[in-house]
Amino acid sequence: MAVNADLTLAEKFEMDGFVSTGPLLSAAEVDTYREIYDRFLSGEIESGDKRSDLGSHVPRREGVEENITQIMWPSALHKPVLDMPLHARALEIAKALIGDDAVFDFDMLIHKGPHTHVPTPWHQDAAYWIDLPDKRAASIWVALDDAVLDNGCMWYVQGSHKHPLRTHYPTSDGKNIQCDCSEDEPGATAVPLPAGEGVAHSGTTLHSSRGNTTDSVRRAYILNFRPAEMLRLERERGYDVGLTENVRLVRNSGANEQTGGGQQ
Ligand SMILES: O=C(O)CCC(=O)C(=O)O
Repeated sequence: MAVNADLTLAEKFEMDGFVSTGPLLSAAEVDTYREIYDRFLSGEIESGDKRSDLGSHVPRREGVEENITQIMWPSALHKPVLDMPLHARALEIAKALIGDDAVFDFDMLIHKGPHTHVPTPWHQDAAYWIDLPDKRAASIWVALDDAVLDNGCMWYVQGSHKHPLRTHYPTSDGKNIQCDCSEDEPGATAVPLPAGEGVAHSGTTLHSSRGNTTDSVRRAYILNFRPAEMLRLERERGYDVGLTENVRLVRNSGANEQTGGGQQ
């Protein structure tokens, strides 16, 4: 039997539900992305309703705008990023992981400011999406700062993508969603990354990150890919992952055992 080191990225992704991609950006490219990122954070590039707080269920310290800043669709808000290297490189990885029919679905920025201390609620991305027949998805999380345990590197539950979706429910303020899980879950694995490197996870892999307890920022750029036909089907049904209306609900009936039908 092959040892892990001999497996391809795609085999590791299939086996574990996540895989480190290695370097995606040079140091100079990271700097360019950071400049644009900071223009989003300062409001110089306007985000409108695409900006929200993924940690809004926790009271914010004075002076803190968001516990966890989430900006959906940076590429729609600032189109030049589409022609920068990351989208093309991430697409190549996504094709290698889920197949040649992978296309760009959406992107987002998730930022944890210094000493904001709020963990990302455990969830599976597919719980946010309407149920589609083909579940393939690759989300590529790219560190723009060194991501370590204490500033909120990603955590995944190895093998969780092979089980049915967990029941998800709204966070206490109703603005985001979560499921029951913790770092004590068998298979829970932290993935520290140097700036410029990425980690890919599937739509059904349980994930979270700790709060940022350090003096520095933790900026991540996340790009999502799904099969072209599934995107067509989803858009035809009127869903576009927050592009027209940025409201986060449990939409996948498989993640909503109480109603069996998802909330609209
Ligand atoms: O950056 C984080 O803390 C969470 C990222 C996440 O939930 C995602 O990439 O789907």
